[in-house]
Amino acid sequence: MHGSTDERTRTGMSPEALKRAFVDSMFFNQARYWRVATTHDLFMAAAYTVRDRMLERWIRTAEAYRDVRARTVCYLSAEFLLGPQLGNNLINLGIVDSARQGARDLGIDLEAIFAEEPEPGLGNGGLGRLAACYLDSLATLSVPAIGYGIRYEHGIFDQSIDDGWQVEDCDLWLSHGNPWEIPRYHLRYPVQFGGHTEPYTDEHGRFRVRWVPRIDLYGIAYDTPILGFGVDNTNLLRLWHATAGRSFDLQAFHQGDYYGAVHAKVAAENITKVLYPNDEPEVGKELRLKQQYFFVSCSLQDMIRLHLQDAETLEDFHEKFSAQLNDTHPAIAVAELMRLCVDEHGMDWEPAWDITRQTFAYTNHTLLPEALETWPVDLFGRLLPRHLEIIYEINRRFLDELRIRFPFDPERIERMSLIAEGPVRRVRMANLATVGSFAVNGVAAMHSELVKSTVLRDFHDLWPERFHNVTNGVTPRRFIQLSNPDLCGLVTEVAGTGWARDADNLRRLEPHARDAAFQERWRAMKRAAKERLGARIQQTTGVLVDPLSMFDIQVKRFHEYKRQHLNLLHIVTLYERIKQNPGLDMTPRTFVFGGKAAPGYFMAKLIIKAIHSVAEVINRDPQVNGLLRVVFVPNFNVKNAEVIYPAADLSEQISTAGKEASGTGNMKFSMNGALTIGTLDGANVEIRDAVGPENFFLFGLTVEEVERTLAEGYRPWEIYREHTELRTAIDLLHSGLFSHGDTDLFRPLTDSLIHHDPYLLLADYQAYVETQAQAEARFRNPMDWTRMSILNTARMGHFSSDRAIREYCEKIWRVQPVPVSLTTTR
Ligand code: F58
Repeated sequence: MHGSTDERTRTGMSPEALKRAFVDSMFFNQARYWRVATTHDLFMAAAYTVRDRMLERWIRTAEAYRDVRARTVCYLSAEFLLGPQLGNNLINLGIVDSARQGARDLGIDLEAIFAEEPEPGLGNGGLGRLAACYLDSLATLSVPAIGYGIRYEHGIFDQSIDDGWQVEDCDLWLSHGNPWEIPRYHLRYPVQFGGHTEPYTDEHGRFRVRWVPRIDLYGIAYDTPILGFGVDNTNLLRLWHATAGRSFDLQAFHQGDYYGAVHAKVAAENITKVLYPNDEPEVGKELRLKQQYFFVSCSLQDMIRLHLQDAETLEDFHEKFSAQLNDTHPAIAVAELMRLCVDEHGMDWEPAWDITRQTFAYTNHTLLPEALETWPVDLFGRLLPRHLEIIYEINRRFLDELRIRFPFDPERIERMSLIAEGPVRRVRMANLATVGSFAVNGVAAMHSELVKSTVLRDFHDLWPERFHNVTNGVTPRRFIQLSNPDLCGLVTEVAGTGWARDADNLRRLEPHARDAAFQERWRAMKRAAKERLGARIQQTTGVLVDPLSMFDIQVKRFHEYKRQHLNLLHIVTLYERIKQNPGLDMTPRTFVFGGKAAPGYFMAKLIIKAIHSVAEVINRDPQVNGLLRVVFVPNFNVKNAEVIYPAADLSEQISTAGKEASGTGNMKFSMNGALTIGTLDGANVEIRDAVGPENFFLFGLTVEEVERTLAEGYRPWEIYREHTELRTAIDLLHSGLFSHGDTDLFRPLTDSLIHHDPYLLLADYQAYVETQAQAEARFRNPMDWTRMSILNTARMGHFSSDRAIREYCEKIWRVQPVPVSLTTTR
């Protein structure tokens, strides 16, 4: 039927059908006529036009999975950082050209429509974006999967900059409606909090426990279809929205306490009100534990409902589902599944524990001790008294086993306990996740080794066979095809179209790496991307940048371990060199920063301020004469990222070795032909192996050297004293030069570096500056640089999230693809 005259308006893919559907949608969905339609109306009409084309695939997929009783992956994650959907959905439906043609015919600017889509920022950074890449790959690989998470009304805050300081503005992504989601008001599960538990004897004379909660509310499902690329499979992302429960409906009205009841309703709805930015202090975290339990409980109840559609009992629940815990945020699932099996479905403890242990697998994303989640036992018991009891029981049985295994090792047993003793007793969520899972994995080879030798060492001693590595990956659809159409065109020309589903095909670029004509086109592609970013920079910051300069970019969350301030010290050093030697022969560079700092993280916010302050002075110093430009792109998010990654010549991946679990920005840059300057940390190690050490600028201490340096008593002030250029750079920062004479402003930063420097910037400074000089020298030779750039893209196929998902399917989930085809299932 495709393209024929009787093609259906609601689902046809030709430009004609798309146009008809779009015009229809403007009328029937937006209730607008052309002359008054806003850009937002155009976006909504386009989104509904596209959604209609997704629904048939989605419904057929659900049907096909159900027919074969498909084993299903449930990806439990508190964050899904999807980014805008329209462009991605056009790509995955394979109708970009039709849409462009249709838009042209109607005189509509498709780019303006894309720009209109709000960012669904339901995540903080890497962890949330990884979950989104994995959904894309699961659907693309035809793997039956459901993403379960939280429908935050306000996602990650919008960042603006005032006088160089980060200002947080409330994100309002839902304010004009969300065309991609479908509320399922009938899919509503009760979720309870507080109260107490009481023992009782059931009708079979068995000991049981009943939870008598104090608060109850409901979770309502909001569903978003997730298209696969090049297949008809369309998976489900199910996000939960909290609403008031029965106590609002009945109790308060009977007692005449109307306002009290309304308060309860507001309190219930607060649970899904806002995403927590990371690194928030302890206070106010109660709501976060509520969020975690809320979405986990809804998800497990939903999974049980789905399972019981085809089964009598929960006995083989783990055969139906494999549930991945995306970090410890959903780890309470271990206790909740036990509660549902034992308390609600009347199972005995042992079979329930077998099922639980065979259902969950846990991914660790961090080694930073301060980021490992623990909850005070008091708080836990107040909100979830039954779950605390269950955790105590799991722990009792577990510690008994350990005592038999390690009879003379009480310290080991204390370290492995699910409860940390101390003035405030705490539940250790990583231990709970590990004990309750059949598999545990880190997110890069080095990280997985460190998980085994540090945070989960004792568990690895006990169960070595449960530990795995799955190195992260990113989707080439969004991060090449959507964000870099010129690169996409070049690659397709020499490697065919297959690379988008099989990224190893990118390797076919290799033979062209030295081809002068091809190189010329590669440079033109890069140049155009730099011009686009330049235009965006000028528009948002007013700063003019030179697309011929080297674009040296660091975009990621702000954290001291990521060392944006090391980058800044290098910039100040270059500035000082120019000041000392105005005729200096130097490659012009544009330093681009972007990223958000947690609202409560003072030092990270001070680093943002310092970047702005340095930028202000350098950018207006006539002596610099265009050799240096420093810009900060505000509000780094998925949408902005798409303009940034393609424009990079040099990608900054400079975390202290051992601190970055994997990194995924490093992959997005390299895929887009940037060279990396980086440490041996996270996935950098594997990226360097893949692209070849000769095409990667390595510097800095190794993990072992970092450990040794700290163990031997690190004295940063000695390095400061002895290293003239470094000392000058630090001194300039607090001299007032960059702060209108204020010598106090950056003291917390410079004092911390000189006296503590927990992330070893001073130890790595010299190597970093020297390696930067090498990068600069290489950049001066365009043939040489372009060859390395092409080789980076060519050799990055391994870092496709398709490869990562294949590994999860084989090593962990034991799940098979279920291909869906519209033509065969209809
Ligand atoms: C990140 N973690 C890691 N956490 O830092 C990064 O190395 C890795 O590539 C990525 O996960 C994916 O594996 C991360 O993004 C968070 O954002 C947490 C969100 C919840 C609060 C605590 C931080």
